[in-house]
Amino acid sequence: TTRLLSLVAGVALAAFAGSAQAQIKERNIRVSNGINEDHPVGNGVAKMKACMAEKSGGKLKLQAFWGGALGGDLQATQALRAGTQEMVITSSSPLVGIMPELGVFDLPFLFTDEKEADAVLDGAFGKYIADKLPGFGVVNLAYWENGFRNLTNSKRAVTKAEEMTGLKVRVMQNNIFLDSFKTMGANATPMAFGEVFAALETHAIDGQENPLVTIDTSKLYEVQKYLTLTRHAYTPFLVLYSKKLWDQLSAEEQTILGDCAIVGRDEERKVSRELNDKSLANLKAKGMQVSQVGADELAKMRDSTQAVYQRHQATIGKDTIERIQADLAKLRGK
Ligand code: KDG
Repeated sequence: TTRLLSLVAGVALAAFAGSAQAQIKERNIRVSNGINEDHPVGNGVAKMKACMAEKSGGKLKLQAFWGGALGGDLQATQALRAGTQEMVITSSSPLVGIMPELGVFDLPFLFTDEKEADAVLDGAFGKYIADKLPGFGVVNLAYWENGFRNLTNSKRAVTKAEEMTGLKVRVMQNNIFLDSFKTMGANATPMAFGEVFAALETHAIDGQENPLVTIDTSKLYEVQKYLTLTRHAYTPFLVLYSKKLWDQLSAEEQTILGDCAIVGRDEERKVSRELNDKSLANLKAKGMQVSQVGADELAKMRDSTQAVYQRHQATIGKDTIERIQADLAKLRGK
């Protein structure tokens, strides 16, 4: 009887495994991003792609499009909502017109370091935000790292806010970034990332702000002379899936995508943090003049931009801001 039982168990297991595989169809999933493949997002996508292939027996394929080939962040996200594209890895910032609460991640000087950002994004607050997204036609599979943002420009070394006065600085299409940079004295203008290099090259704008790995892998050092290490905001990437298309997936396929987005996240964050220092060294080697902002000056920038929190509280949501600030206070042991 034991032999018979183990035979039956074996057959049942094989049948179950077979049926799970049967729940996985051949799919070519298209994902787009606004930066180049040599950005850490490329490492994350490669890891996610291998994970999906391994868990689906090669049936779930991930096809990546770089450099905004399928449109900028906002445009690609609209394609997801329409069900004409499966995935996008996008900044949250250009999406505030779709879901205003996302603006919470654009508040100046909100996060102090990556550890805090990970704890908030991968914890209850990140889930609180992610749970709202399906209502806007997208599903967030994970938070990847865009990173701490720094100012570059072609005009002059900037070591304090006053020196931003008159600088035409591109920011993402987002009123909070516009407000923050206007508050610090810059002449801020919104623009999709794909237009930034050309606008800098023609001096239509003087500067922009992005994490070091983006400034490096997008070769902005070719059109920017001055770098100021402000770390004025930490922006995440959202790994979004079209809800329309997500709902057509089986539970097994959804589980594979969700699990592999986390595998990709850990790789992308690891590479982003490893590359950060190398990118700074490379930017110096490429001739950028790097300015630190003194602690007292940074405190002044923080203080002056605190008013931004109040001005955008109604749009982002008082509850949302208070929730993230409570989580941060807890993390800081206050
Ligand atoms: O797709 C992601 C890019 O658009 C990313 O660079 C967003 O940080 C960003 C920016 O400045 O637009």
